[in-house]
Amino acid sequence: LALYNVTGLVGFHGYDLYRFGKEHIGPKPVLGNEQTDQAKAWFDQHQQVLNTNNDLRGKFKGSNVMVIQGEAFMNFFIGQQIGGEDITPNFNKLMEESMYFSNFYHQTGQGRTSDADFSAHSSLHPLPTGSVFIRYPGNTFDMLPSILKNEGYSPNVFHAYDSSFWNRYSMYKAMHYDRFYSKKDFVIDEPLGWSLGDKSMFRQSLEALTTDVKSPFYAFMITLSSHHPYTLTAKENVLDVGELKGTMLGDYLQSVHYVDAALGELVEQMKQDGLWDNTILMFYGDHDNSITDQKLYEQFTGRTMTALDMQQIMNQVPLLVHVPGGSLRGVDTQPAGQLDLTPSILHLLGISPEPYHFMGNNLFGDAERMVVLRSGAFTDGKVYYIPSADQSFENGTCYDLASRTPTDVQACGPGFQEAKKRLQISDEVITYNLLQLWENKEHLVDPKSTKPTEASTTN
Ligand code: GP9
Ligand code: MN
Repeated sequence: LALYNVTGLVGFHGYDLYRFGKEHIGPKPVLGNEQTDQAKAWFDQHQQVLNTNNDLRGKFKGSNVMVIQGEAFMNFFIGQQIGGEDITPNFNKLMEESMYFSNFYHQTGQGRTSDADFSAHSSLHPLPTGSVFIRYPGNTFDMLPSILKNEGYSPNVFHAYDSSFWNRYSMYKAMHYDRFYSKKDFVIDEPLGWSLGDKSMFRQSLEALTTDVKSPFYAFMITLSSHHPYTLTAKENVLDVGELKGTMLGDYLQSVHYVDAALGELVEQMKQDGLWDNTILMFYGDHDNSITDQKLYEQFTGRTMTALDMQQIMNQVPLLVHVPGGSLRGVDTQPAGQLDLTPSILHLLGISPEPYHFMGNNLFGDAERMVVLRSGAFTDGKVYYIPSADQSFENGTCYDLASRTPTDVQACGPGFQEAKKRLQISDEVITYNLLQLWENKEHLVDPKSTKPTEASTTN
């Protein structure tokens, strides 16, 4: 984040491209057999967590799937009011007939929007530096659009911005999307912020979905109107933020209020288009808003913030899941995160996770959940570990979540080891292209392997 702010977008992407050159010239790096086998064993073991048989498994087989990734859409304002007015009236309404995950984390690093996209679709962690989209677009990953395409779905992605940004154009090809609707595919009839307003973006995306795209579809939409620095045109600033007026947090709340209104219009339009009752809809935020001034959050909540409060505010984003018929409802307070999206969607659709390598949780399974952030922070619902700047275990803080106060750091010891292991294995999979290695091996062992070959992309 720091690097990104200093160099600006172009500088940051430019640095990744420079590194791409260095990483992809010369002999390919190889990981030792022992480490490779350890990584493979971890994924095999993790299948037990993912592979649960219960009533929800396959309950929505064949449904369309629409996933919306909300720009800088955080959790702290969900269901809150300012000056007596609801900040997210449409989200609140939708919550009544949906499952809301109130303890859901973004797991992004420097690759920001692209990291959220990567983790949600691959169930792997993003890298400690840079963006996977830019550094390793040609490697093999088990990604949701490819998996669904193999199941007869048409995967499409909608984002009204330049197609080359975050190297999406190349990465989305590798993910086997049928089509990427980027800025040039939209009529800019509602200029707002960086590009097209989300209201129009949703409206035009639905138009494409109902006319161009065959069912069942997978639609991934990335919003943009609530992007930093959050200065929408006056017409859209309809939320009165009182004493926060003129602060960046005030501007931010106005922009997410607009996105909430866009979400409300999308749902209405889906009902009119006959999509509401045959589509699983998920909405989650990509990352925080880069506003780190604790005083502003204290002003907003009227409470003093602890380090744990701030950590959760900056890392929690909402996840909302609406299924056809609205039969899945309530609030899930157990930890969850972006890596959990793909295994959870496959569960609802009744697609086996078995051929794939996922690191996240199955949110509709029965296993206890652990969520690891890219920083090395983690939670299992009982403790929350915040790492220290020097990364040494003892210098980090282990919070007991029942009392929300620091406890003996040793209470976070086993979790710390597991978190470290997961991040390391994920990094190895990405940088050594392990999924391609394993795929090739499987083909050597069993040429009639049921593993779909289309999920692979070679470089
Ligand atoms: C632009 C958008 C912004 O296409 O995804 O990316 P971010 O700056 O949030 O990473
Ligand atoms: Mn973003």
